[in-house]
Amino acid sequence: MYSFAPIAFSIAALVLPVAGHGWVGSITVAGKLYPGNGLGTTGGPSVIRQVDTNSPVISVSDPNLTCGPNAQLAQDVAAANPGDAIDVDWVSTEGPWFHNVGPMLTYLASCGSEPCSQFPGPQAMWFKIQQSGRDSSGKWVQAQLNSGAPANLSLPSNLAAGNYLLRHEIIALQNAVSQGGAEFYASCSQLTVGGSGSGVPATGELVKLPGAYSATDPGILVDVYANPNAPYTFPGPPIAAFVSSGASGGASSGGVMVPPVSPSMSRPTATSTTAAAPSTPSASCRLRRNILPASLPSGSSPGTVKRLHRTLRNFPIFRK
Ligand SMILES: *[C@@H]1O[C@H](CO)[C@@H](O)[C@H](O)[C@H]1NC(C)=O
Ligand SMILES: CC(=O)N[C@H]1CO[C@H](CO)[C@@H](O)[C@@H]1O
Ligand SMILES: [Cu+2]
Repeated sequence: MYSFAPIAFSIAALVLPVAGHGWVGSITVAGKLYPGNGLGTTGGPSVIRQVDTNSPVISVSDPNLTCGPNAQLAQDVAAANPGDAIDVDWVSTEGPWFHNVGPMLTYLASCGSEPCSQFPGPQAMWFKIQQSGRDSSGKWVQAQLNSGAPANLSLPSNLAAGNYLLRHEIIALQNAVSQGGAEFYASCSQLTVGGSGSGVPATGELVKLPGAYSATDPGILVDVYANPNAPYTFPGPPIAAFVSSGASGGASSGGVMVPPVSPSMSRPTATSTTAAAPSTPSASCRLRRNILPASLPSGSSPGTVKRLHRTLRNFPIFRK
């Protein structure tokens, strides 16, 4: 017999506003930690361009797509070398990053002869150095962040010396089945790369952001729940050709492999029950369907809002 009580509890939990999406709290370059400043604080010098909100950018033409909402020039630059490992630690007000579907992409842009602390984002011409989609088990690599793990990448092993903006981006696709549903989170950090590399992008591999994405790109307007086996088409340009020539160049991973169907990603059957429509004040991170699946995840009665948010987002029914 189906009990209504846990369902009612879950709906009550769902209508609470989602307290936050996320931002980059710190980066690590070749083992050295570079903290960012808290949202809305003035803080000290940093290499991370501070944003002023944890909300996503939702328009592909928003200037905030460049480096995140209202990103400000940072005062410092991080010294790096070709091939260096870089961790990007995305956080939210509740703790770890909690979205779990969609790709992560990394771009670089040359700041020219001046340090990137002097370089305005809108001028940047970006080239892609890394992108990750689903892993071999069919899970989005982004979901690894939910445990508190940072996103990781490496600089191209043959990257030419110079001043570079590093742009790490998460695209959250839980609502991407409708146009304008994808959430874009971008963060820029300022680097000075040494060494004697000679790798540079071809002119045709350089893009503007905003500019390189369209709202109807197959990786942006996409139903990620309908067919978890479908290959994912990353938005933006291909990874710059010089990157993949290096052994540790951080080349694409997980994007085009065909994963097995995992139970957590398969579509619930159509035997759904109807219930009152939850709604939240958030325009972009809300649960849009007003029906619940016939079976909720086991153990769904008590739990934090965060966990419910995370868990229930796995159900197709909670995206439009
Ligand atoms: C950029 O983000 C800020 C909030 O951080 C917002 O006030 C501003 O309107 C956004 N710009 C555009 C063009 O939407
Ligand atoms: C979250 C993330 O990006 N994790 C990756 C870190 O690097 C290892 C090894 O390349 C990958 O397997 C992880 O997916
Ligand atoms: Cu969100």
